[in-house]
Amino acid sequence: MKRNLWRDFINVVIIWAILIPIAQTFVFWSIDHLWPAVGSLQGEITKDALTFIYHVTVMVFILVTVPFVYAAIVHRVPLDDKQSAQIHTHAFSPFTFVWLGVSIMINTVVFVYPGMVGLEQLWNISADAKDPLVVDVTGQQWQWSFSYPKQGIMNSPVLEVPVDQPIKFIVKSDDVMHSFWVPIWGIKQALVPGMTRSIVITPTEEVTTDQNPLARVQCSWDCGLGHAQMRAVVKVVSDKEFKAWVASQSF
Ligand SMILES: [Cu+2]
Repeated sequence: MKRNLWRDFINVVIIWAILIPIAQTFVFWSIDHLWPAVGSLQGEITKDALTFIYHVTVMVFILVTVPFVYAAIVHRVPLDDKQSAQIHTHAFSPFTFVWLGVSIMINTVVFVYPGMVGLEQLWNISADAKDPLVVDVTGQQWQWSFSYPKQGIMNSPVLEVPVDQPIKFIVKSDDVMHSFWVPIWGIKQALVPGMTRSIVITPTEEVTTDQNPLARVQCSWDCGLGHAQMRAVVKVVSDKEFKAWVASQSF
């Protein structure tokens, strides 16, 4: 019995060695061709994290499914076998320990990177942002409004911001939970009723909702009937255009 299991184990390792590089090639291809563009500094960090987790997840998927499928095919009970299948309760210890070791290693690695490393990168950008542009974001069922206290702009339905500058969004909800999300920026912040929370985002690409629908504010917390329509137009413009817009807004 033991000898058979070793043979099976070697077969499984061979199938892993064939499938994992093929799958990882697909992962690289799909990140290059299928993933949306990222338009913020913070989004680059979340994209790096997702890229890493994507690679690990696909690898784990293959590590888990290959032994299952292999066992189901190679050790299936013939249809005409009137005896019930034997139940093997022997632990195959080398395999078990390798499995446990790999699991612990993957979890530890992901906890450190991208977990702790990514969070620290995000916090450092926020901490380094001296004197950011402040935008007050208010969400209510089911619309957004944006105020720029320093610029004297109140309740704009459009979110217009300058490119390549850190922007501090101070988010508040007037009713239930919402979530401030501009998909192209790759990061979001939940609005909790009764709490004032903030997020620093540095857009890196001049883009408008007309040019790319991912450049829009979209509520991403299921907040009731109008949730899907809870959107707002976004315009990321040059510093010059932003100043002209501010001048046109404040009379
Ligand atoms: Cu919502």
